Amino acid sequence: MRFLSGALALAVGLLAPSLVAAAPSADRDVDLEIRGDVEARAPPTCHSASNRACWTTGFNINTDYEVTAPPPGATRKYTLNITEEENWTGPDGVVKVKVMLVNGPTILADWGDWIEVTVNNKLDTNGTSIHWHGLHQKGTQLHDGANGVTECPIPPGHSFKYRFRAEQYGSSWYHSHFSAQYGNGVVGTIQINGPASLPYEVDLGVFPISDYYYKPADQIVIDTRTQGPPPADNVFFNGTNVHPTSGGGQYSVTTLQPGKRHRLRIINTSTENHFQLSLVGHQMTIIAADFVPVNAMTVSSVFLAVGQRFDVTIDASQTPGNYWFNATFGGQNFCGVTVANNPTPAAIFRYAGAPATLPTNPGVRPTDFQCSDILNLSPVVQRTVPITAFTPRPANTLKVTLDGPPTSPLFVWKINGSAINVNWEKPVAQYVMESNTSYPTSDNIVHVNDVNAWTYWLVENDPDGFSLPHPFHLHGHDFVVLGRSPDATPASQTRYVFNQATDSSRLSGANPVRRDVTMLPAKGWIVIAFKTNNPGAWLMHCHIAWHVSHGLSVDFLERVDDFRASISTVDRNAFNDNCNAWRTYWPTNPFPKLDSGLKMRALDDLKMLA
Ligand SMILES: *[C@@H]1O[C@H](CO)[C@@H](O)[C@H](O)[C@H]1NC(C)=O
Ligand SMILES: *[C@@H]1O[C@H](CO)[C@@H](O)[C@H](O)[C@H]1NC(C)=O
Ligand SMILES: *[C@@H]1O[C@H](CO)[C@@H](O)[C@H](O)[C@H]1NC(C)=O
Ligand SMILES: *[C@@H]1O[C@H](CO)[C@@H](O)[C@H](O)[C@H]1NC(C)=O
Ligand SMILES: *[C@@H]1O[C@H](CO)[C@@H](O)[C@H](O)[C@H]1NC(C)=O
Ligand SMILES: *[C@@H]1O[C@H](CO)[C@@H](O)[C@H](O)[C@H]1NC(C)=O
Ligand SMILES: *[C@@H]1O[C@H](CO)[C@@H](O)[C@H](O)[C@H]1NC(C)=O
Ligand SMILES: *[C@@H]1O[C@H](CO)[C@@H](O)[C@H](O)[C@H]1NC(C)=O
Ligand SMILES: [Cu+2]
Repeated sequence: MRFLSGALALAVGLLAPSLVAAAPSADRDVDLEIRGDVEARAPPTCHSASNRACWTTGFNINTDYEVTAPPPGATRKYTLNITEEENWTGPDGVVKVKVMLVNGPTILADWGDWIEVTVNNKLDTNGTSIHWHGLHQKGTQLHDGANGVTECPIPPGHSFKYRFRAEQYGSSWYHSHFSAQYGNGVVGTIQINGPASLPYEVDLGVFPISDYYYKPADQIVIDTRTQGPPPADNVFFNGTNVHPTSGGGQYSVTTLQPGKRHRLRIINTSTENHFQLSLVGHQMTIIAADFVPVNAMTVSSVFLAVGQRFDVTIDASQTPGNYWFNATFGGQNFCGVTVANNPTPAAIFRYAGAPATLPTNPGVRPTDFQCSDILNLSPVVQRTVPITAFTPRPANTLKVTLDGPPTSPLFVWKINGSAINVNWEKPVAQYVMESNTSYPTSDNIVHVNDVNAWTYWLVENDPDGFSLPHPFHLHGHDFVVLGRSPDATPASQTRYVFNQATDSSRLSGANPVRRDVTMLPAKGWIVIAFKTNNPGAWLMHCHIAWHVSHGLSVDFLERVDDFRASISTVDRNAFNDNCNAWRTYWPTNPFPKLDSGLKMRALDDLKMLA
């Protein structure tokens, strides 16, 4: 009940994790001795600028990381303090009424390490839970940070220790999963070092890109119940940008070493907006999509949906100087919105030694803006998926629909006819541990019981109502994207309904792209599959903050008996302690009207998340 679902609202942090990166170092509370600098550890035996494919004896780019990982080195320990501030001056000089921040260090680890993060909730009234986006959490399901599913929210004044292993490697981010809280700034980045599919000389590290709103996310969640999303106020690259009219703030500047090849870890931490990214005068070579290394593919621009990551290499082979790194929007293409006052958000890439001036070449706007991600990437560690095993049936079809005016007073996103509304006081994991199968309908549970088998899902956008593209994110797995409806601009609202006879030819099981976020086209479909090798309760939701806030999620309950059996006593006790604290706290929450007032009652009737 209540806006529990808000929890789901996972809204992707509006505030760029970069804000976090921009925090003064004195604010960071990191166990330096253990964290160290990744480079400070004993270097792996064979990993070098000219041979990035090798990692250490027996482990390289071809190793199946879903099966094995190098033995853990030091446990990487971090403390995240989550705080709330009023009248906070942002990087572009604009004062925000309300922000929620994390003293956000980038979480650094080497492939195979254990990561231990103590989260201290120092917020005034909100609970919190932190999700480690893309990490599979094998055997550590209760550390996934999805409140209402794998834990109760951490109440104010309390702490929770997350502990999980870096069985995958690459670039990612963490964010609050409590309502749209990440939109208030509770986001940070993750870098797990491991092998790569292309040699490079310089690792530039993480490069978060995010839309940025001056209004509190909690207010936008309320606004978007009855109206479309507002334009973003700015776009931040690595935590900063200029304010286009006031002149406040500073461009993000990334330094390139002339003649060298660089690795850049692009991470989309937006709440709403998708962009096409390009670096004037340069190409980019994709070497990883989300946590999945791919064979190098060179492109002139990349499309990045909310929550997605692309690791790219950039050769600094042009005339030394300054170059714009542009984020191009779909404009009125229903692919994200627009940026108020800042139609051409950009960062600067500057060759070392070049003068500190603005770039002069405006470049050419990418023309291939489709609002869909690249499908023809080829993962290094291959999977072959038998597509003949897929037949669309009601039990594997997830239909996305939108209720709204005039038939419904509020916007509500549903999957298979139901909007998710998780219960913060009684998460799904509690039902599992108590062997209680009376799950509430509003938990939107989809049972998956086959063992180590490919399960196939047809996700369909409503072909008849108004339809938007949605970046679908799955917890606990990478999915393979077997195919999708033909490309069309979202604005065209071209209608595609999956037809097995004619559309089977659009599916391919021969090492398809594999990742944890993909775009569902407007009025179209995708067919995805994942292997049931990770018992747990895994959300699959739209990563647009406002959409998951308003219901757009299911919860795959995978192999419930194996899930129950694999929960350790330590994890069970930590779960119970935190839930007891939350259940004591919640009735004292100072926002009672939100859950007992008429409006909220109406929301409950609509099974809407707040
Ligand atoms: C985080 O909170 C802990 C516990 O309250 C405190 O000891 C520590 O100094 C804080 N760290 C930062 C960076 O504020
Ligand atoms: C924030 O600014 C508002 C309006 O100027 C003011 O009423 C309020 O007291 C300020 N809050 C804090 C914590 O300074
Ligand atoms: C979270 O805190 C914000 C800011 O104080 C508030 O607007 C919102 O109602 C709170 N949400 C809950 C569920 O307490
Ligand atoms: C991002 O900003 C941080 C802090 O300002 C800086 O150290 C880092 O080099 C920047 N990263 C990139 C890729 O520009
Ligand atoms: C991030 O994702 C959002 C939502 O999918 C999207 O609108 C935005 O363009 C993406 N940003 C980038 C830099 O790709
Ligand atoms: C890139 O951004 C700069 C600065 O806003 C702008 O002048 C230029 O036209 C943009 N170029 C493209 C291709 O969008
Ligand atoms: C969708 O709902 C129908 C009707 O209740 C049910 O038969 C089907 O199994 C559901 N699909 C999923 C994927 O849960
Ligand atoms: C099972 O869960 C339902 C719904 O929360 C609850 O009413 C019921 O008491 C639970 N059963 C047991 C045996 O705990
Ligand atoms: Cu969506």
